[in-house]
Amino acid sequence: MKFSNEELIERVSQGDMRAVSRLITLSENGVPRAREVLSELYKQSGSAHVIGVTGSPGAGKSTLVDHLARQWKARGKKVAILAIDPTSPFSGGAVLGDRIRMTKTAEDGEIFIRSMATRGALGGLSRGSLDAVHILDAAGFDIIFIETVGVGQAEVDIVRTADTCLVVLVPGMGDSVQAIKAGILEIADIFVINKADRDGADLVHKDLRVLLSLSDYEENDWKPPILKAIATKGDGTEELTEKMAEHQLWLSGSEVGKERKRKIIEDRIVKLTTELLLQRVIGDNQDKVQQLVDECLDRKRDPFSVVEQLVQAAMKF
Ligand SMILES: Nc1nc2c(ncn2[C@@H]2O[C@H](COP(=O)(O)OP(=O)(O)O)[C@@H](O)[C@H]2O)c(=O)[nH]1
Ligand SMILES: [Mg+2]
Repeated sequence: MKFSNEELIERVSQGDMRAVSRLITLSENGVPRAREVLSELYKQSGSAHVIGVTGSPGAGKSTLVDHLARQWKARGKKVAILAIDPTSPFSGGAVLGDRIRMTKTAEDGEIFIRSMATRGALGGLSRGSLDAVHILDAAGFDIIFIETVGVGQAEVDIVRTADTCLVVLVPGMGDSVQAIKAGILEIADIFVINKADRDGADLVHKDLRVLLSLSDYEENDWKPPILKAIATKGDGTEELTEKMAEHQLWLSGSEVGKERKRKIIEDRIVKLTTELLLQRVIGDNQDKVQQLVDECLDRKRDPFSVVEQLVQAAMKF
């Protein structure tokens, strides 16, 4: 079914799942009219609690999110899950696996689940997923989970746009060290040591405690708690949900929370600008760009003057 812009705006506002899904696809594909619709929907967004869940592949993120989503639903919240696959949405077992493991949640109805790729068009690395959050927020979802593998910058960027960030670690993978490497430590609001049924959970707990004790926390700062869980059994997930609610409450009453919201919007503006300019300057001019590359190769031109020329030509529009 084809939706006009007006229909999309109206139906998404009413929380119509098919319209939501359609609009996410349009924006993922970079269809220009999606931008107009998103622009209209913006004023309706801003009330969702966005929860980023990150950690190594196989850490148990999907299993965990499955439980957490149902708990929020039991609390009367409207819940959505975005599973961000670092590769293509068509390429792999990972997404299919997620779909299968998530069926329990999906069959519940009313929990929206969507797998997405991080790699978009030129400059649009994570824009699709940010748009999806924006759309779900405007559609009235109270809780939006973003599950992502904490490997590349794009994934870290996505989690950075969450209100609450859960970092999932597991025993026996040298994971605490990995976490620091990926710069994940600074963005964690809550640490989860999953697979606590395995040996070594206490060791990870201790390592983390030592690491966190090295940070300077002010009196009113949020100190990231460390929780243990066994996602397959749902153990520890109630406490986690409680902590997330606590963090949300803390954010809503703190300057840090306000500052974080500002930063998210600022980042969004910067990203959209980058994307728009790249598209105008490079994307729409591929033939010209290739010709200029050749001229640089022959040293008839240089990249500096080429950039000047391209930018000026694009600005004439
Ligand atoms: N032993 C054990 N296995 C778990 C636990 N949580 C998840 N798993 C298993 O770990 C595997 C990967 O889980 P998944 O949720 O797909 O991880 P993700 O890649 O981080 O999303 C699956 O086979 C799960 O059943 C746990 O707490 N204990
Ligand atoms: Mg997963």
